[in-house]
Amino acid sequence: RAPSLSACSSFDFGDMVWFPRKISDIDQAQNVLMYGSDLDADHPGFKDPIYRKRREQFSAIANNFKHGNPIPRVQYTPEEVKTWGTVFLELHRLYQLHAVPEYMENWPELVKFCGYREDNVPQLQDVSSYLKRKTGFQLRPVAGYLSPRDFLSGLAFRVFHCTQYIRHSSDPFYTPEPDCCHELLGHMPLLANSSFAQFSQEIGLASLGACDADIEKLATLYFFTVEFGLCKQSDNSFKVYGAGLLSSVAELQHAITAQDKIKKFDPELTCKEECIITSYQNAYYYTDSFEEAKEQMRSFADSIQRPFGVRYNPYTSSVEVLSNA
Ligand code: NLE
Ligand code: FE2
Repeated sequence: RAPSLSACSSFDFGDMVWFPRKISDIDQAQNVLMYGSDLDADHPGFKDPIYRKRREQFSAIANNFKHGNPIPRVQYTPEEVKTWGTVFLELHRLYQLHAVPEYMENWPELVKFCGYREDNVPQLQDVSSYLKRKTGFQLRPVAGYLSPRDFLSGLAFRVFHCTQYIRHSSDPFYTPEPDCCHELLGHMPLLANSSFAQFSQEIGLASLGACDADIEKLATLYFFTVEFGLCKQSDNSFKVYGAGLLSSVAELQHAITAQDKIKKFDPELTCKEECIITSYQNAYYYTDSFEEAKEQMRSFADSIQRPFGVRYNPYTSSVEVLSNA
């Protein structure tokens, strides 16, 4: 499927943009924007032919995947496991001080059921089975950055798109693109939290059939909360819940020491901030609580105008479209 386009003007029920109506339709919402099997020139793996060859194997898994398939298990090489171990150990030390309590809550189960260990890269299928039981989320392998519209639409069905390859060994503490360290260490612990799971699905449902400008705003808000958000604690210190920070030793250390860059989250203003993909953010946003981020995001999502409503039917994993006309 070609990427869907939708302008905010001339918006009526008749020219509604395509979006997945049932969970298996997500097979058709797979537009990978960059990297994918062809790496960008400034990527640390760009000049490494062995890394590039390896990435093709991961792209093939993602591109062949259909909803309902088990996610193929990957045998990570000793070099890949070493990179994982380096990231894992250093981050785990930082989490004790800097991760929000909601993040730490599920860590023991991830160790017990999913093999979270320094010497083992957890398998997506194991994490997917765990999450399914815990919050109803399931994982789907993806070859690289997915278009924001497709990524958000997956969330509507409690499907989280996950990369499976690992970052290049030359720079374990920062990578511009998502990789399995980012997904497994950054996102998974919070997707096991039921209220965070609910929050994620709500953003997804708000995005279905939204016009392009609204998708961009929702994606930016997603970016500055789920990827880079912080929470102010009762002692006035900041703790982190954003996955992009919780998976990068370098940017995590940068964010918690650059206090002047931490601003109060306000959807109307934050949705205009630039999302930086290849280096540290210019600004980070905090709320006083995790719940507050949800409330603000919810009311922003409610303000998005669509000529129809959507209702998720969990019995059939499908979306019902309710015409307002
Ligand atoms: N910069 C992050 C990291 O190094 O883990 C990945 C961000 C993906 C959005
Ligand atoms: Fe992410």
